Amino acid sequence: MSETQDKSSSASGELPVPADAQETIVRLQAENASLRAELEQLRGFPAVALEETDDRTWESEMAKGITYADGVSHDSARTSGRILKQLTGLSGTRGDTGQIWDSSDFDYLPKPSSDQGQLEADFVRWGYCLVEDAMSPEQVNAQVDRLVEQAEAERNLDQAINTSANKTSQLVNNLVLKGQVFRDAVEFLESAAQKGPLVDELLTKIMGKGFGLGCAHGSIVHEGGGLQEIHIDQGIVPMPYPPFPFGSLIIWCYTEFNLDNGGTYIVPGSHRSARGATTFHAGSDLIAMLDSEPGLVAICAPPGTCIVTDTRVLHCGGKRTASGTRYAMRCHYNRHYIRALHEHSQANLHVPNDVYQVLSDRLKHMMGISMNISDPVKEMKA
Ligand SMILES: O=C(O)CCC(=O)C(=O)O
Ligand SMILES: [Fe+2]
Repeated sequence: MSETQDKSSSASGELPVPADAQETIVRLQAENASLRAELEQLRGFPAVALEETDDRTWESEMAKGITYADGVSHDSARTSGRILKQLTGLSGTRGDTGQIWDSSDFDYLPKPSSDQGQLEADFVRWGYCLVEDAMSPEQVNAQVDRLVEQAEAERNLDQAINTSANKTSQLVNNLVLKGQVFRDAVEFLESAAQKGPLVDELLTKIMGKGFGLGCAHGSIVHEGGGLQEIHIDQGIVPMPYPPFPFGSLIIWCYTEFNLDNGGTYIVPGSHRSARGATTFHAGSDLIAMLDSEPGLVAICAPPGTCIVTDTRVLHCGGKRTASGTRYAMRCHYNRHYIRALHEHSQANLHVPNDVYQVLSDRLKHMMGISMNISDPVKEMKA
């Protein structure tokens, strides 16, 4: 059948041809199967979707008592650790066997973009998006210069934090205390990051207004370094997860990211289903996610890109096999009611007075230190 395209229609490509009965049956069967699969997945989340088919009653629930723990012991929260165990070692072995690809090998995966609609669509579908030219080359240089200087000073003081064997990577913690260029980027000022306001806008949509800072650190990865275990960044949060992320890790790429250069490994789309359910729960087959297309890929992005991630997506630091060094700043932000702490960060434990004085109100709020009362309060006055 030949049809001419209606030029006034918003549809692109061929006009749809009405389906015959057989095609409709096949399509409905497929839809039925996918709904069944999704229902299966949601069984871990009865409160979310399965109220009617759930046979629990107040009596059965009260008799069970408090069962939010993982069943291994009464005081172990149901967090991600036991589920992630199935992936132990795989970031390394999959790299050794050539089973990690460049994200640019897949047309449909996120590419650097400045279009907010595209960035949001990528974030929803794949669990990450790439903000193009988020820093200009001059802005990147200013960050790298300060990072290299600080890293060297920490090595000279024997205070360097090495995160891979043989000193092939160095972490520079607590960047908000270590330079105005970092503070300005952390609060998205255009003077430090030309597309900072766009990143801020995306993060506000992800976490709501008033989100806080978990940590901001410099990541320096030399040849042979950088590899981490595959993880999610909200692993500390007890499950089941609600249909939204608790935070967002963003990575300011100061140098080129790709497979050889130690670009972040990620399992695109591993964070949620189309209907919004988390894919991460007790029965999840995470290996199957690695085995299905696109599987485990290394994010490809030029210097100046800002990678924005959903804290539910499977990912990890990638191993750099090329010579030279990967420089980046990683900042983890959280919803405002989550305490502004991170396992790596001690930034809030002691803020030197000279730094406290130059912190903006927003940074203090982000760090959870908007109050600094030097006089004793209430009964402490006695
Ligand atoms: O540095 C990277 O590429 C990723 C790091 C990461 O996943 C993390 O620090 O949580
Ligand atoms: Fe991470």
